[in-house]
Amino acid sequence: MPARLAFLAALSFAACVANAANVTVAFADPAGHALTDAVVMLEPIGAPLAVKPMQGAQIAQREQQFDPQLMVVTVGTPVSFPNQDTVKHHVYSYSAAKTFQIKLYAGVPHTPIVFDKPGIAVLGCNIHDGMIAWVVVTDTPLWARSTASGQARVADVPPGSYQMRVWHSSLDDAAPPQVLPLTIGAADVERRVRLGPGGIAK
Ligand SMILES: [Cu+2]
Repeated sequence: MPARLAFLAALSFAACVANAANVTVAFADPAGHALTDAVVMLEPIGAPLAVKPMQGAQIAQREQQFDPQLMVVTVGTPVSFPNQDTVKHHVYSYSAAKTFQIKLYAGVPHTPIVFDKPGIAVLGCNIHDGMIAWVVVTDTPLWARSTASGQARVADVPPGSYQMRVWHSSLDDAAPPQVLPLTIGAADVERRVRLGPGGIAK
């Protein structure tokens, strides 16, 4: 490519990135309290973005709990389930996003579980009823998870029309992410979303 064209291409790429907006979602429960560990996923309508599987994802079992209890992974990510307790666990999910079980085991199971469909997998243990974890499987790289302040921020979102999917574990069991429309222009965007057992609160 001639130098001048290369310069123009670089310039238009820079302009493109500069036009991208930051999207901040302030999550709250129906009473208005900040909601930690809510997840927002932005899917461009009609123009799916490629995602890469993540490496090294694992959910341990420690002191008869899953650790972490919430994990967000991209589609195709293998997750291993090392048991760090001295008791055996029997990890399972009956969710449509991923149905599997790792029968009664100690130590590290040989084969990780590949989360190959978008959606929410609710995990339990056949032996210990109190154990619960959630795997959110996203098919877009544009996602974020809310911090203790309730805020989740997705940086550098290109302009366009999106479906904004929002989810929190306080939604009814096995509820899919709730969907809201979102249009991105050049300016940063802020949204407030109240989530509870019944879905999105008005
Ligand atoms: Cu268990």
